[in-house]
Amino acid sequence: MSLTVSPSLPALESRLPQRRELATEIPGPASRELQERRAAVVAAGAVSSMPVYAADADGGVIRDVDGNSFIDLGSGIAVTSVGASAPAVAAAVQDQVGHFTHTCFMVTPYEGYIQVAEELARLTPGDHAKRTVLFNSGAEAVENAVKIARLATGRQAVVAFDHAYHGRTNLTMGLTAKTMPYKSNFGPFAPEVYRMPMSYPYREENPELTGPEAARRAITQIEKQIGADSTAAILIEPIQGEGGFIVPAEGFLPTLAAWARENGVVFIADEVQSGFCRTGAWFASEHEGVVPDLITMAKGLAGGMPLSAVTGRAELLDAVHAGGLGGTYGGNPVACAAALATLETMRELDLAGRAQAIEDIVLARLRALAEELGGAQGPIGDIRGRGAMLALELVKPGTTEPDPETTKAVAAACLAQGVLILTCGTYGNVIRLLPPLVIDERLLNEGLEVLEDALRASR
Ligand code: PLZ
Repeated sequence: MSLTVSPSLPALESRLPQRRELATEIPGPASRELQERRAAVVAAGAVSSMPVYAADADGGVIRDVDGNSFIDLGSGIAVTSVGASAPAVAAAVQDQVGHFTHTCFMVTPYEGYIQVAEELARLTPGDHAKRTVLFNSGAEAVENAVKIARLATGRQAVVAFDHAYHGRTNLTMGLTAKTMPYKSNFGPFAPEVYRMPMSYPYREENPELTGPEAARRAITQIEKQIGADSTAAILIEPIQGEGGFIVPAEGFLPTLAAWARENGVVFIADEVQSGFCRTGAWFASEHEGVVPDLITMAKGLAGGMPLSAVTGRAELLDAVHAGGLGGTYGGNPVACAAALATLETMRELDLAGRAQAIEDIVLARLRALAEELGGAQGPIGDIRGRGAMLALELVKPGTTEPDPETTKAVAAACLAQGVLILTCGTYGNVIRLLPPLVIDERLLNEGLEVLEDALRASR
C-alpha cells in the first residue's frame, strides 16, 4: 500500500527556474550602475526598498540585472498574486495590445470594462444590485468612493482610523494616518476627515477589550465629535496594510458596519491590499460576514497592470449625475484584459485555497520560531494576519516597545541572502509576508528559513 501525501501547495508550471541563486554580491555591478544613473535623473523622494534592479520575474522569483534570483515574499506590495508574468495574463495583454491600447471608456466604450464590472458584481460580498466604476490606482478608487458617499448622502464627514493607509493624493494623504514619509510638509489636507481609534489587539491598553467594545469606543467618538447625521462614510481596511497588518478584534468590523447601516452612513471597505484571494477569501470582509456598501480594490485585481475599482450598492453609485465619474485612463482596455485573465487564473488555481495553505505553513513555522526565541520574553511580540497576508511585530525582548532597527536589519539580512521581504507598521517594526499566491512550497519554506536565521542572528 502506498501512502499518498498531497502537498498543500501543488507545484505549478513556471517559465523561470523556481530557485534562489546569488551570482554576485548584492547589489551587483549592473544594479549599482543603474543606481548611479538613477540618482542623476530620478527624484530623490521616490525611493525603492531594494537596491537591486529587476530583469525578469515569474512565480515566486525575481531575477535581477546581475543574474541573481531572489525569493519574492512581497509581490510588489500584494499585487502579483498570480505571479508577475502569469501566462494567461501575458497572453491576454498581448492579444489586447494587438487590437487597441486605448480609446477612452468615456469616448468609445468596449466590452472588457463591462466584463470586469460583471465579475466584480459576482465576486464582491452581498447579493444586492451593484455597480462598478474603474480607475487606475488604489488612491483614485478611495477618492472616488468618498466622492460617491458624499454625494449620495448629502453629508461631508469621513471617518478614518488610526494606522490607516489610503494613498498619497491630497484627500487620501489626509485619510492616511502616518505622517512620515507620507504626509509630512505636504499639507494642507482636505477638511472633514476625522480619525478614530482602531482595534489593535496587540497594543490595546485593556487586553480584554472585545471587538464590539472597541467599535463602541469609536462610535461614541463619532457621535460626540461629528454626529451620525453629518457622517457620510466610515472608511476602513478590514486588515490594515501599511499600518502594520493589523487584524481588528473579532466583532469590530461587523459592529461598525451595523451602526453605519442603522445611521445611513456609507460603510466603505478599502480592500486595495487585502482583496483578491490574498487573505484566503476573495475579500477580507468575508471573514466576518461583513457586506460593505462600497468596496475599493486595486493591486491584486489585474496581475500587475494598473487598474482599480469601486464596486457597491447600485443606489449609491447611480446617485451620481451623468459625467460625474471618470478619467482618461480609468478601466484601460489592456488593464481590463489583464484583470479578466487574473480573475480566471485565481479561480482555476484556487488561489484563495493556496493562500489558506500558505497561512498554515507560515504560521506553524513562525509560532515555533517565536517559542524558540523566548516566547513572550522574546523579540517576536505578535504574529498575525490571514491567508498570505501575515506579519511579525518585533519588540525589544520582554517589552512591547517597538524595535524598528532590528526589523530593518532583518529585512536587509534577508535581501543579502536572496529573499525579498517588506516591512511596515506605524512604528516601522513589522515584517510582512506577501508571497505570490502561486509560490512553490519548497521555495516558500526556503524563504522562511532565511528569515528565521536572520531573526535568530539578530539577537
Ligand atoms: N489603500 C489599503 O494598501 C497602497 C502603498 C505603498 P495606490 N498600499 C501601498 C506606498 O508607499 O505608496 C494602498 C493600500 C490601501 C490604498 C492604497 C493606495 O493604492 O495604488 O498606491 O494608489
